[in-house]
Amino acid sequence: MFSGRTDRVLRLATPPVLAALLACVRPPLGTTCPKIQPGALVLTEFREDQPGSYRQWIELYNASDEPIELAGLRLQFTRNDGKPDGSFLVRDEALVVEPGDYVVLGSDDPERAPYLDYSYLVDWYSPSNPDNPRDLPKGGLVEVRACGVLIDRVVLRNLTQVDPSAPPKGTTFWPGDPSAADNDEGANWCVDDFTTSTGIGVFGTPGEANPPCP
Ligand SMILES: [Ca+2]
Repeated sequence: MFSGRTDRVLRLATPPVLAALLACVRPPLGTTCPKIQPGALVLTEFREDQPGSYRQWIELYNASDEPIELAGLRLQFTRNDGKPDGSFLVRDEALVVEPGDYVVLGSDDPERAPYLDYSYLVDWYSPSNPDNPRDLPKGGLVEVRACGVLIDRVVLRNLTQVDPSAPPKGTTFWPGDPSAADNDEGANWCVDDFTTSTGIGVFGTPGEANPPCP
């Protein structure tokens, strides 16, 4: 989080002059266009903002039969009214997800939260306060793109907060076999407010197969 904050300060300063310095903080991507087939990566689980200081995350599954290098992958968000709602890029050139395995993009350094594989915070700041990380959207469209090619998409339905007066609870997850063809409608996802595989009392199964719907 500290390196991300430094990076934001540098970006605000002025891009061309500090380009070399910026490169020391956030290395440019050698791979700008990962070759990923539509449907090869599948959105499987989300943890949005909730009470407390725990992490948020987006889980993806490799449904292909080849390892997938994730550098250059973009997560893109669109509001229900069609307006852009931000995006972030995977910048770790060493991040690979094996066939049949999961990868978790989250809001903290994996060294502090071992159930996360990558921190997206370097690209994800509050629009009103650049010193703070931004929360993941609770609704709208989420798209996984590689060089403009749509790999998977889901319309989030804010299932963890059925009662607007009560705080959200749990993660939303796609039950059963991960499928980019089947998972588009978030209303068909389920809420995990009963599994605690993170070991810190947070519901959900980051990096692991999802349970059936309760
Ligand atoms: Ca999972």
